[in-house]
Amino acid sequence: VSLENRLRQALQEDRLSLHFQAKVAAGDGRLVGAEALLRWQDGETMIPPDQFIPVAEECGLIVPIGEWVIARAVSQIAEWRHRYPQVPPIAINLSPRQFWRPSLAQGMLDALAAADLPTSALEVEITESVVLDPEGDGIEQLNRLRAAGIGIALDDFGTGYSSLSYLQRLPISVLKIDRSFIRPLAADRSDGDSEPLVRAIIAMAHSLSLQVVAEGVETPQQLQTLQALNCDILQGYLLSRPLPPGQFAEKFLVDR
Ligand code: G
Ligand code: G
Ligand code: MN
Ligand code: NA
Repeated sequence: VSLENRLRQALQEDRLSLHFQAKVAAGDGRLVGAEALLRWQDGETMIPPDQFIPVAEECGLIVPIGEWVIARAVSQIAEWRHRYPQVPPIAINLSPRQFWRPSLAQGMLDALAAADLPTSALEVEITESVVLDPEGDGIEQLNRLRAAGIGIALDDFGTGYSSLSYLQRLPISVLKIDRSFIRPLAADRSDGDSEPLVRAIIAMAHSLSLQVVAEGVETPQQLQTLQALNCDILQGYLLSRPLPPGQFAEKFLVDR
């Protein structure tokens, strides 16, 4: 059976789940957000998203899967907000192909309204490939979301085809520095120190009034360097791995 068919079946049988990875303030370590990340439990094995997301994007299954992610995230946020006094914005990842559906943005706003949630409860993470996709009206729909109050983060910044012009063309509020720039930070590495680049990216983002998230923070040395460079928000295994909802709440959310 192909991966595609197994994935279709997993979606039908509700075997996908969301894990949540904390984003913390670089200054004082408080929780300022979380990223929802898809997980597929296939019997005994957990199939990682970098194996099935590309397949789902290729065959179009990412559209119903993306709808499921939106619904699951919204109901999880509603449940948490009912129980905990302070729940930060929760981010979901959106693939370019999801923007082929002109109702993506309105569907998200409707889902939030139906759950009685403010738009500030949700964020989205996109890559610059949304701009490059000729099939979708990505920028228009992102403008809609942004105007409605949904935060938009540009993911994996510095890799792929990301160009500085997208920082102006996309209605983003947050820039996430790709972890390939964080890994060489504060380490003796033959492939060179990325500190000058990270410093410049942070300064540029701040001059555009964007918040900066460092992805893939794994060591205390990286954390210290990022603090010294005025990075706003940290995400990575040093702070927390992505966790199932129950564990995330236990670790990061405080009961009423
Ligand atoms: O969670 P990490 O576990 O391995 O995720 C790998 C990749 O899969 C990342 O690039 C991430 O953006 C992507 N990804 C994870 N969850 C989702 C999702 O719900 N939707 C989309 N479109 N991509 C996701
Ligand atoms: O492309 P995106 O940024 O959405 O991908 C997030 C991916 O990064 C997920 O697969 C998540 O599991 C992974 N990730 C999160 N923190 C770390 C980290 O500290 N180190 C590494 N290597 N991967 C991480
Ligand atoms: Mn992401
Ligand atoms: Na990323």
